[in-house]
Amino acid sequence: MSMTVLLAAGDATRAAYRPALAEAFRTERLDVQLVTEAAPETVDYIIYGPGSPVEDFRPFTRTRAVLSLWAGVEKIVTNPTLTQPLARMVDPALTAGMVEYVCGHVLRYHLGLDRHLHARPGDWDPTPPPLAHEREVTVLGLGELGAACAHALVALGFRVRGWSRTRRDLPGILCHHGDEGLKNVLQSTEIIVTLLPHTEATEGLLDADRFTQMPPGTFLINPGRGALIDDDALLAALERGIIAGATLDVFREEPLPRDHPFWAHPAVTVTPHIAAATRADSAARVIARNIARVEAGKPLLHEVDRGRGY
Ligand code: NDP
Ligand code: OXD
Repeated sequence: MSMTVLLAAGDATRAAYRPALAEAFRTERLDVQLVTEAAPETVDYIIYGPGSPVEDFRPFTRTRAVLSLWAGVEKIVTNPTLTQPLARMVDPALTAGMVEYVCGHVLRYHLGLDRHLHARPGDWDPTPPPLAHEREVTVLGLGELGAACAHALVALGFRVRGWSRTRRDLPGILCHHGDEGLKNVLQSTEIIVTLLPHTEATEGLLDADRFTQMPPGTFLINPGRGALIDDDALLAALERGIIAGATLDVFREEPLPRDHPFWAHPAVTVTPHIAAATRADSAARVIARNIARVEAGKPLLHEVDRGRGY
């Protein structure tokens, strides 16, 4: 039987996803009317993306699930009108992109590449960088993305610690959790990667107090969410040399305002939320497979827990 799937997203996302979704539904042998507008009571599934015109989910009385095109769901999970099950994006291409971004920036700081990029005639200090097995890297967040990055860093030879909300046991990674665990990982790190979701509990997690717990000269890479960091506290930590360099992909306000001090800071690299873009082809396959599961009576994959906010 035919079902109606509403692609609720802004123009650019709709243009990119329409053909990819049509193909993915065909592959899954799903008979779908893919629409960008519909009477709410006729909609079976909603695909929710950036710029969605849908804000009130109450009239969508027969909608069986809302599927987010983003991995981070902080913009929708707190919507009180959303009572339908919500799935977030977990996609091998997204994970691959994040692993490449994180390993690239960790290696940049580990190898001290900036020193050579900005070398001047006569700058000839032949001291080699340490080897990866002499370097402590911490990954905050050991979910789909954090765990994949931590494993890739272990494969490169780094000593990797991880931190999560609940206890995790990942091969080759020294896993910590809870408040005491956070203190431990911050105290002994050289490079920190933040791959946590933005929730009430993680808002401003890296604040003045937490920066003081880090050793001087720590490098920070944040592809998680801007709100994990107190911007003023980070700027102060940079001034004090606690943070030697920061690569930031996500910000409290995006695009990052032109007059934000991060742009001009010599030790800050700003990347425009590109750490791991959701690619239409692979994301469409993930969505189609998830809908096919529900239609076959199986549980929705990657369902968000509203209570914990991710
Ligand atoms: P997951 O939900 O799979 O993992 C989240 C991890 O964070 C889990 O290990 C979880 O702990 C941990 N966590 C959550 N809350 C807390 C807390 N209060 N204290 C300690 N640990 C906590 O998410 P993903 O790995 O898929 O994605 C992580 C984030 O990456 C997304 O939410 C999004 O913000 C960001 N992102 C950024 C992109 C970019 O391009 N910049 C692209 C995609 C995602 P536990 O294991 O115990 O549940
Ligand atoms: C996401 C992101 O959450 O791109 O998917 O940040």
